Amino acid sequence: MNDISEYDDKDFKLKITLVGNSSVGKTSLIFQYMNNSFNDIKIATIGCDKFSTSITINNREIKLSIWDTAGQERFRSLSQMFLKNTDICILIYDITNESSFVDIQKYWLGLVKDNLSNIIIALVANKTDLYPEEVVNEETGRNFAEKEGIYFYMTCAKEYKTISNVFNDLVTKYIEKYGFTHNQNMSDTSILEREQSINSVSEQNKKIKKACCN
Ligand SMILES: Nc1nc2c(ncn2[C@@H]2O[C@H](COP(=O)(O)OP(=O)(O)OP(=O)(O)O)[C@@H](O)[C@H]2O)c(=O)[nH]1
Ligand SMILES: [Mg+2]
Repeated sequence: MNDISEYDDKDFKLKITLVGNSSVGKTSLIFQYMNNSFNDIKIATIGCDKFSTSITINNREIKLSIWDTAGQERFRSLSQMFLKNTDICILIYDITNESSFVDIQKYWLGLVKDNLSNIIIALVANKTDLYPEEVVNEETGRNFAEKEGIYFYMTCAKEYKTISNVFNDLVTKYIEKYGFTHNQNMSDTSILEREQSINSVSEQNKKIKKACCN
């Protein structure tokens, strides 16, 4: 791993994108991480929402840009665009909803692996508080993740510790693996492109929201 003294003092940013079927808990998970509380959100995400926070690893502040994508099928054609320049991708399913796990295998993981390289990928089994209604057991999820060479976590969006552990652990793993560099894009041009991609999504999002609200 790189020595801290080697780093310049430019901001180091990581883009974390959450994907998975509708209602698996992507927004709830991010809400818990950002606010340390659970909000029984009943509103499906439209397009994509972006949240910013920061985390300190090895005495260095890392800015996180967390992208909360919509899981509804009508937004699937946009997912590829939202994934662009992702450094850490979190694939989420709901342990009480089998199709949400089947779609990780059939759709989400392939979409991520086909479009991105040099990233950290994790599979998250959410809603562990609903254990009595579980239809996808821990072993099934864990075995699949192991077979695919991706990290595996069990979470409950009502419990901050389970959520913060995922973010802290994945950012740490990213730094351990790649240091404070973006493998794909460390040139100034690429940083500019990253910013432009964020802005264009915000614009796109406004348009989508407008279209949906009319
Ligand atoms: N019991 C329980 N409910 C949860 C948990 N996580 C999310 N939920 C509930 O599941 C429902 C869907 O959660 P969302 O966070 O909106 O799901 P989403 O993945 O963002 O859905 P889309 O925006 O449509 O893609 C909401 O009613 C949440 O309150 C959890 O860990 N346990
Ligand atoms: Mg959502």
